[in-house]
Amino acid sequence: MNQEKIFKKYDAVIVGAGFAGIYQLLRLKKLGLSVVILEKADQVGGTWHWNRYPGARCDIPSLEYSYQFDEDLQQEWNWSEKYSAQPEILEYINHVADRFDLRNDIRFEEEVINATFDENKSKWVISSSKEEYESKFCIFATGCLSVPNKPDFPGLGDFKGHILQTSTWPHEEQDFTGKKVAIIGTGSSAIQSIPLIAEQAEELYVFQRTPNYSIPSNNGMMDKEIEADVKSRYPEFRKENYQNGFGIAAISDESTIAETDLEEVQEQLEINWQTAGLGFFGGYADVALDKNSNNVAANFVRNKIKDIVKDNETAELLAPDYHIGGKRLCVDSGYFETFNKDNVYLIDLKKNPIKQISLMSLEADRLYEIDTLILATGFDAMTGALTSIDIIGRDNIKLKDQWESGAKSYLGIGITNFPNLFTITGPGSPSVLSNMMPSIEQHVNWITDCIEWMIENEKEVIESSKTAEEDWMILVNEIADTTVFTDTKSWYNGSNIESKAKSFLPFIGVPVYTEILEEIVAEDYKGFIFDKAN
Ligand code: N01
Repeated sequence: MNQEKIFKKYDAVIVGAGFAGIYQLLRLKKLGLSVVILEKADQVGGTWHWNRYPGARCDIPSLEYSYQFDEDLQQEWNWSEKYSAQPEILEYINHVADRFDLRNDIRFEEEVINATFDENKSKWVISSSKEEYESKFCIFATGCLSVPNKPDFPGLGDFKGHILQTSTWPHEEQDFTGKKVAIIGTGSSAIQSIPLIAEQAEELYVFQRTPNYSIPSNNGMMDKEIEADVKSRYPEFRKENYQNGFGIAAISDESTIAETDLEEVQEQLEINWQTAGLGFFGGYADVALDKNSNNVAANFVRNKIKDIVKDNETAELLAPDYHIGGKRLCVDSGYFETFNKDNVYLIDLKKNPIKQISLMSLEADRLYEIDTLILATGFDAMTGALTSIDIIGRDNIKLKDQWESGAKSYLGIGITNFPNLFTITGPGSPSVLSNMMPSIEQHVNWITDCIEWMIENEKEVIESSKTAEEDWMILVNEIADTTVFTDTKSWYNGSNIESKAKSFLPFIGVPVYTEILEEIVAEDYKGFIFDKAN
């Protein structure tokens, strides 16, 4: 008997219940659409659910790393620290889910496996680990840093000790007391966790392939005066996010190193080092643009590392030799100081790559007997969450194949051949080179307004044109080429994963991007093609 498949039918299916997904759910519900979120985890939170390693914390000031869509919400919520720790951020997103009654529209522990555009019906058919769905719109709120990178180190599978990965850290507290611990990787996750692990471990071996620039967070309890000031002018404060190149109000500065007296520059860099965190990079407008100016700021940090770290050889190894900001800048609490501890060792993987991992050991320059191995090896960034799902568009085209030689998207929102599919903070948008919270809200607002416009104007299908998409990616790269971001190997350009296409994906410049988004709306969604449903 020819049995019809039973689908759960919605106007929109959203994938992912992080900050992006739950705000998108709220907006589309308010528009009167039937909506559901499919979420792999057993709770909301996205990246803040998975990344629970010791020291996990946001390096954007709490007052800026929060939703702005509801004035009461932003007035009521009080952050306890200048930079919020992961548990508090998770508490906040849970609070938002409850306050806006969103949980009933989220299906937890349902991983999306496949999403196929049915051209006959102009509908998406989405298969999760549990159900099949049919939906007009499919919105990916899957995050930029959500698929862990687990390199295939020789013998990794043979290791019989305890293996941890920062991006999938267990819920239970991990006690490293008396343990010999190895950590591979020295990006943000390692830089945040190493000082805390070193406090407990008997020995901590840090395996570094590339050193990173890191600025002290000087975190502390929330300054009540600053909080009161910001709360008294929150809408105006939030607007500043969109006026800053990186979407962070706290780091606006127009002056340049090139045009400032060098002594004055050194004094200002010292102030920025002590107070600005990530703002150290944006503290002078030309650090991202001018190689010489960048070198002044980079040298300042290199010298700081050499001042802090007592052992000269270790200090040399920890001092990066590429442009500051070329890899995502880190913000730490006592990272470099940790290398002055007697139980902490730095091993240079560039000189001595990992040869073999065995039952209870790791071999590089020598054999290290270890109990615990921590992978802080990052993510298949920006595209991994999309290419790891079987997304099939028009003419049976797989997104994974379409992006084989590099991801392309129009505005980081729409993809040619994938009608009625939207990505929130997708490749080609400021996303990871901006404050994610205002960028997420910007995209959710834009997508919701677009869907509302389609309803009002009786448009059924939207798809970005191939020309618009190609021109957009040319612009993304032209802008990137005027900066210092493109000549460093980083996850911004796929270089952290050997098999991945190398292309620079974030759009640099929040104000320009914001202007373009507005222009496109004013011109009836220029660059998108609208069609009737079949
Ligand atoms: O990952 P990473 P992360 N052999 O990719 C090394 C955000 N975040 O999880 O540089 C040996 O930065 C790799 O070496 P290399 C933030 O945007 C935010 O730390 O490729 N080593 C690198 O050292 C951040 O940038 C916060 O040579 C290998 C490390 O592993 C992003 O997430 C906190 C290797 C990976 O570093 C990613 O950070 C934490 C191999 N085969 C994270 N493969 C906040 O504060 C990789 N490595 C908000």
